[in-house]
Amino acid sequence: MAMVINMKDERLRKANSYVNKVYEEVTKRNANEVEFLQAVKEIFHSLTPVFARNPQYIENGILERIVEPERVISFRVPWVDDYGKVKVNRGFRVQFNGSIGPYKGGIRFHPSVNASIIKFLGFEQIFKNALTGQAIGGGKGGSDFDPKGKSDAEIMRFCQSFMTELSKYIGSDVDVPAGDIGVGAREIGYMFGQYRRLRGNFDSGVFTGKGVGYGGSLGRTEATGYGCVYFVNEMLQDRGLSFEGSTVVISGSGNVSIYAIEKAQEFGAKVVACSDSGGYIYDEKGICLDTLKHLKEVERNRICEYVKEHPHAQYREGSEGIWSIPCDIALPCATQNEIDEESAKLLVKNNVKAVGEGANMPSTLDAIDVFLENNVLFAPGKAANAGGVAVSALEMAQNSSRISWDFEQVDEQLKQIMMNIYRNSVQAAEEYGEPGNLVVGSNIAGFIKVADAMMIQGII
Ligand code: NDP
Ligand code: 2IT
Repeated sequence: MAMVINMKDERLRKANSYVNKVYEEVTKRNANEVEFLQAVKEIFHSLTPVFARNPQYIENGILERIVEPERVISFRVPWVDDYGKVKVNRGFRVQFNGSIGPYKGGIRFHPSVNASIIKFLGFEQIFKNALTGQAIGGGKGGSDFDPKGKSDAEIMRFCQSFMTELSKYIGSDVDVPAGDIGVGAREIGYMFGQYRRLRGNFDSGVFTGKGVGYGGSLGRTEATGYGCVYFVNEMLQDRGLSFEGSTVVISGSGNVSIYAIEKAQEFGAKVVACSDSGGYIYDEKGICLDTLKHLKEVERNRICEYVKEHPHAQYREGSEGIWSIPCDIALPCATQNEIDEESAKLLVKNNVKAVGEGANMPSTLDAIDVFLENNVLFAPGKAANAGGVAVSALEMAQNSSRISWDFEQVDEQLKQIMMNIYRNSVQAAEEYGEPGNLVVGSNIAGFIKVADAMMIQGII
């Protein structure tokens, strides 16, 4: 018996030193890529027991290979503004891991975009996409272009220039982009149009999130927000809790946020707050979704305008203040690192029961520790927000078969997928000795699928 325990200890020690050694190399090689290193650290932390049980992954150099993107493309995006002035932005596409399917992941337009942010998003996407159970690899792209305040014509010219370069690297079996922050139906339309024009064919599966009139899937617009609520609902039900009658705070007021609010309200929750980068709204009667949709989807206006129609509501400047509002459930759906340790402590102090990440990496590593230490139910982004990319893969399936499914068919599959991700993550956490820890569970479940495919395909 003592022998067995010693062997197990020895394997754990070796696994631990392997993970530490590779992490050290990654930090040296990518010293200034703060967000990328944060995402790597979170995943690496979870994987020691996997390497202890599967030493063949160590021999195969899986970790060294998986942290190095298969390809990083960086390019110039020149365009001309409405005043005739020449502007230059930087474009990116990182094709991180294609071992289980074509690279798949969104495009983000935001002034903060740089190589580190695209790499963190691409790295997360590998495991998220594997968790969906569909055949999609991990990729991500974007630009430091700021869509705020730009005219429609400027947006179009920028998208066309961006796609003129990106078109060389994508294809329905190669790499399939979609939307993310700052990229919605309008931008996807312009990019798809330019791709079609350059190629001279209608390759509908080259982009997802398309309008339903030209190859898009019903339910893709709603998928990330709905999926996040479905996932959190599973997690709550396991503990005898539910959305019904609960008070919910949802940050952001973009695509993910709006449809998370819609589904949470449908499940009987009162959503009392949402935000944009300028500040947040507190509406004790519950956010009026019609007003919010009109403001954000039609007028493309700021959230502060909400109080004009609902004078009883309050607008407060500074988006991070939203976490000071007492709630049962918090769904961060805006951006990375929007919940720091201090905000996490505030949520815990106010008795939050569950946190579900609609955004990518919205909680810092310290914030996650605060949630886990205080037994807050915690749904990590790569599991909870996988509904968007999952329905993107359903869009690809419809494009390949030239058949469109109705909304209910897509929504039903989305529910199933989110339930499977939840069950698989719970099971992996249990199997590897961290019951209830969905961070560990989802990292391990996603990782094993990709690692096994990498093993079989040889050292590439
Ligand atoms: P949108 O552009 O539609 O909305 C983003 C929202 O977040 C806006 O309200 C925006 O406010 C706010 N926001 C953006 N950056 C910041 C910032 N630095 N500080 C404070 N607020 C900010 O994007 P999505 O809703 O599509 O994406 C939201 C999150 O969800 C992102 O993390 C994205 O990666 C993730 N995600 C998206 C998926 C999708 O299908 N779209 C799928 C899975 C994850 P403002 O308008 O003022 O900038
Ligand atoms: O972060 C994400 O998963 C997305 N932005 C959606 C990606 C996709 O390909 O639908």
